[in-house]
Amino acid sequence: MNYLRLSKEVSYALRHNPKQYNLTLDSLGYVQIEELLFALNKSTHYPKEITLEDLNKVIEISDKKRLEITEDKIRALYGHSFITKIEKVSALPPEILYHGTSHSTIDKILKEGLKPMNRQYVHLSVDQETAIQVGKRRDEAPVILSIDTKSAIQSGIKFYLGNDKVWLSDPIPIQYIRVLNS
Ligand code: HQG
Repeated sequence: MNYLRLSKEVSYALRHNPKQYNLTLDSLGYVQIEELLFALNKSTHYPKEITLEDLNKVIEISDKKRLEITEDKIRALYGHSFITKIEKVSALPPEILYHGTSHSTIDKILKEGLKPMNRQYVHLSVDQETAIQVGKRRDEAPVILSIDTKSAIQSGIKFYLGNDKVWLSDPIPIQYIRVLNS
C-alpha cells in the first residue's frame, strides 16, 4: 500500500475538496469513516481495498499529526481551504508562536500582516524548529517570524488549536510580528 499517496488523498478530500468525493463534513470538519472509505474505494488507483487499518497506519507513520479519528469519524486537524469555515474553539496559545515563510513574501507580510491566503486560518508553529520545517517548503533558508500572541489576544485576535505543533489564528497585524532572522 502506498501510504504517502493515501495520506495525500485523504488530506486533499478532508481539507480541500470533500465535494469531489461526495462527502459532507460536519461543522467541526468530521466525516464518517465509512463514508470516506466508500469514496476512496470508488477510485481504482489502489491495489487493494482501503480499510480503517490503512487509515490508522497513515496516522501512525505520518511525520505530522494531520488527521484525527474520534469514534467512527475522521477529520483533518488543520489546513482547510474550502469556503465554509471549520468551527474551531478559541484557546490560549503559548505567549510566542512562530511562522516560517519565504524571502519572496516577507515584504508583503510586513506591509499587510499574516493572512490565511488560500486557507481558512493563518497557520503558526509552536517552536522555531517547526517553523523552519514549514518555511523550508518554500525557501531553503526561510525567514522566521515570532508572533506576540499575548498582545494580539488583548486586541481581540483569536487563536485555535491545530495539533501539538500547529496553532491556527485570525489574521495577524504587523504590530504583533517580529522578524527573527532575514
Ligand atoms: C504566506 C503544512 C503574502 C505564508 C505546513 C505562507 C503548515 C503571505 C503562504 C501548514 C501573507 C501560505 C500551513 C501575505 C501569509 N502576503 N504571503 N500577507 N500572509 N503569507 O501553505 O503556513 O504538510 O497556506 O507565509 O507544515 O506555509 O500540509 O500556509 O508562506 O503547518 O500538513 O502565504 O501546511 O502542513 O502558505 O503552511 P500555506 P503555511 P502539511
